Amino acid sequence: MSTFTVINPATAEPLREVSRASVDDVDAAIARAVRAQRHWAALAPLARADAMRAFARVVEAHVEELALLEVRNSGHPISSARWEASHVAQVLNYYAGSPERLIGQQIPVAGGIDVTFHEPYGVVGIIVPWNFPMTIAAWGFAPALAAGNAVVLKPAELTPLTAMRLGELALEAGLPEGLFEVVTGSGSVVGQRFVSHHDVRKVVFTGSTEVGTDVAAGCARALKPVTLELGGKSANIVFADADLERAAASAPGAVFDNAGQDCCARSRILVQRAVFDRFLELLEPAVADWRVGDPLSEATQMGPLISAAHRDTVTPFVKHSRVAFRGSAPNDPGFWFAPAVVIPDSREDRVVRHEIFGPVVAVLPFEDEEDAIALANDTIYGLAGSIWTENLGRGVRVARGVKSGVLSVNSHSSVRYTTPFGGMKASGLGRELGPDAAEHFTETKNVFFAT
Ligand code: TAP
Repeated sequence: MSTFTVINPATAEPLREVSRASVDDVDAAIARAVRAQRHWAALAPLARADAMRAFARVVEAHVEELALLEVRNSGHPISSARWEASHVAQVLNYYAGSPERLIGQQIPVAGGIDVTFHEPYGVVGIIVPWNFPMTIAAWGFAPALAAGNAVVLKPAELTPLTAMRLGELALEAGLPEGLFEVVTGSGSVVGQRFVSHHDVRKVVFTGSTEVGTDVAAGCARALKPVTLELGGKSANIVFADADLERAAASAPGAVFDNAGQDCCARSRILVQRAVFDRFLELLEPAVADWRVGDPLSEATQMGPLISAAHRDTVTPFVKHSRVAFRGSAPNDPGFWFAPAVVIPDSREDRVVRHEIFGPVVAVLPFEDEEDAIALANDTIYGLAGSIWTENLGRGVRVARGVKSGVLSVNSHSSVRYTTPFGGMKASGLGRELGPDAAEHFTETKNVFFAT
């Protein structure tokens, strides 16, 4: 059997050999999922809910183990990794409430009774990137299972370890064999097979806009629905009337969290011209204080980039830009990169337009409200964004004017499992999380009973 090597990005050392699935292996996993799904969907809603709560309890009992695994595989700081593992359990618990709430309609019609049912798709394929391996997987598999589907999950080759462990924990928790299949291997084999295989009836893809576009085209050819969570170039808009100290103190976390490898990274800071210089003065010490280093240390705020190849794609954005100041990074083996704040020469610079997916932020001035909205929207993406102002009306107007799926005023919060999450424009199609997510994993069936 073919294998690939998983690397610890903080040390550049190999961690483990993992098997690389062939098309036959993927087909076998899908066949097991098909068999398991029939029984799962036939269970009483409360029985499905109980099984999901049992899975959540087992994940909760393994938070520390999962977090340490993520630290080693993804380089996430231990405090973030613990949050991520706990989040998986919370998402499972939240959607454990769904099986009993997938309520259809009774519609008044002539000559009988008309009823709608929320039917599961069957098998759902979930393709996950390397930046948040556990949480993004859970956003797909928890509501999918709740709605009565089986799941085949493909983690990224760079970061398969926590997904593999979650697969084992699902069995330990008593989920039927085959219901939650984790298939490791490349996107071009495993991911593509999810797209083309007739028995995978829905695909959830999170990753780059480029690959997501291909996946969507394949799903269109196979006539199956797809949810896409793609790239971003989100704006952090700071008005002159904002609490500048708070805005500047929080700005590094909004873009350098997970070393900027975050689809919601506020990688463009737009500052009203009247306070541009003052904001930079406040930002500099905040960036200097941003703690980059050993992900196992409780104090660390940022670990390494995911790979040497990825560091090679991030480096030119700093090399070819006017750098205002930088934070620090260890000079050790591992894929370290010091955070950088750059002042672009124009709104057309590559550093302003491209999703860098690293700890690099461009700071640009704007004139007034209208200009701020126009500049924030001057991107193909539309995922997230922040607005800093003490004027409530302005906060509302700008939040309504910016074409992004997830915005926050006087905060950088993007993700709560209780609220919908997803992007506009090239940032995606469909929404995850929130009260309706389980319904998105069902098809409406209409049945008419003649009386
Ligand atoms: P991609 O290269 O697009 O990979 C994402 C996943 O797709 C991986 O599991 C990959 O597998 C697989 N894949 C690759 N080629 C495929 C193909 N032809 N068919 C099917 N699957 C394929 O993205 P990435 O570099 O891992 O992640 C970074 C990107 O994800 C960024 O653009 C980021 O903004 C985006 N992202 C978006 C969100 C949301 S919620 N909007 C969240 C996180 C990340 P292998 O890599 O194993 O081959």
